[in-house]
Amino acid sequence: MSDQGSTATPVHTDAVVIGAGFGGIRMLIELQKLGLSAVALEAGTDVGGTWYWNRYPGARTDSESWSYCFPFPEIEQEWNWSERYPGQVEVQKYIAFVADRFDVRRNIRFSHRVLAATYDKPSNLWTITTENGQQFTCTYFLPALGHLSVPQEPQFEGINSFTGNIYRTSQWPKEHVDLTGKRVAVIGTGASGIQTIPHVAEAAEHLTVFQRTPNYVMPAQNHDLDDEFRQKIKADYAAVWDKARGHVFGFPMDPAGRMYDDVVVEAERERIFEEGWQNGGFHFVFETFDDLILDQRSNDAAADFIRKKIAETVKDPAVAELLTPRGYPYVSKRPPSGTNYYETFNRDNVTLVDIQSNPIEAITANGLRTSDRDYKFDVIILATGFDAVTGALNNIDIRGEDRVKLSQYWAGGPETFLGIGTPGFPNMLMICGPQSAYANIPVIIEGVVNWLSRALNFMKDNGYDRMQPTEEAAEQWTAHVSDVFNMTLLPSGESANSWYLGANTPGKPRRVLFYFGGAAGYFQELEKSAGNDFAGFEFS
Ligand code: N01
Repeated sequence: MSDQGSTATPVHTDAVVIGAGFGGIRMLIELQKLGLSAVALEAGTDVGGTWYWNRYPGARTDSESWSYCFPFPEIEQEWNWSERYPGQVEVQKYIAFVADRFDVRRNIRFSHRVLAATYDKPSNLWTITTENGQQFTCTYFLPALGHLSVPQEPQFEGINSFTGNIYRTSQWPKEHVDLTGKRVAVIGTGASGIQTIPHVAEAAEHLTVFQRTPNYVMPAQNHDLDDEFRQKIKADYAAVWDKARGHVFGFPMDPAGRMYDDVVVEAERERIFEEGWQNGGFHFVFETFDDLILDQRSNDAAADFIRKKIAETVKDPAVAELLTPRGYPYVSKRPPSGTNYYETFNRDNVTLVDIQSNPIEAITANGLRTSDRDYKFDVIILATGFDAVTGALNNIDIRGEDRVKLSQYWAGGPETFLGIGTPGFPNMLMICGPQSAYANIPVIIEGVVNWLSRALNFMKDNGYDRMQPTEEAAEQWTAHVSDVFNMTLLPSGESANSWYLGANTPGKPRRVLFYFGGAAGYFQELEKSAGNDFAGFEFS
């Protein structure tokens, strides 16, 4: 394979992967096993994807480290996670370790941002064009772009007039950002804002947090891991993955085994919630009551418990009230895990501003202006989220059969089968595209890559070189994804504005962007197709 391709001589491989995060690296390893030639095109200068870009202070996982990884037995035994929820540096190092261990780095072209991908029917080839003018051709076009890789650009008037520094959590500089002695604003209180706020508060002279919607924040209860614990996990890793594959969110947890109505004594319900709270993070969601996202009363009880915790933690009752989420069910927006989040609002150098009642009117040369006053800042941090799930795909000029443009085909929202393929885009096979399962992502990636591996073998064995889902299969899957979503409490209240629906991005069509039937349910759907000669796909 010629490495230094130019526009004159495209580099040809069997497959082109886009992205070198968890999904892209895992796919490259699989292609290597299958004996297919492949190249991965990555916009960054190193592997890591999300964990390359989101290097803001406080960035760490909120999946437990021992299940936020690849199920390769050799790696499981060699790698030692230092913490329950490892930080960004450690996760990126881990992904780099895996890439090097499987020797796939040589197939990655860094600083190659993909601008266009065009399918040519007569040759059955995709041509991929990058920002630096290079071209690549391939039979299999495999986007592994991540769900949250395109920062949402809030349209604040005057944003370019600010004379201080603006940082985005999702594109944090590689160089150390010194906030000492600075007046800092953080806009946004989603998972990114919630992780970074306590760290910024410690460094800055003064931090002002601009909150539009209060969140339900669970305590992460992060801690170091010791050898004894690591050995216990390593001794039976197969059991970790068995549990994770069978769990609704792809975590190695058992279900709570009880519904809200199974417990009638109020004190016992409190004890269960308290235990979940102490266990930390998603244990509060998945080990308290199994109907938390299905039954309003169960959800209300969990939400009330969190509200009570906020009131107990935050000393100023007016600030506590502002931080208290109301009007939308718990979990209907992705619930973040925090460390010292609510405690941070007890600090003398932290102010909370409610921009629901006093919206930001403009960014000014020296700070920002809300409807009731002006603020002066040296630094503004945007933690304002992502053009999620479809954003990265739609940003690329992807043309399928008859030059149909993907973003136009999806003008009303994405339509895929299993989140893997979309009709009219042959051999464009997405590693966790829109409408794939919403769950602990490495577990879902593993299921999808295994499915793709079987599909590529199926094509080889049957003399096919082209696959795409039927329109009927994609329509049915899209309807099913929506039906499953509507069976839960997710569509209620404020959550109608969540990124799950694309509703956080102005002008974006609202459509359910994930399959919410759980990891185990998704794997059953994958098997239903693969086990029946990849039903729902047509081959030629
Ligand atoms: O983004 P978000 P995020 N003016 O969209 C506010 C994953 N993640 O980057 O809620 C003012 O959740 C917006 O307000 P509102 C995780 O899946 C994981 O924090 O729309 N405010 C909200 O408060 C997560 O769900 C991890 O009213 C504006 C915030 O900005 C996903 O990424 C860590 C605004 C955006 O919150 C996204 O999280 C970090 C405007 N114009 C992220 N526009 C871990 O696993 C938006 N906001 C640890």
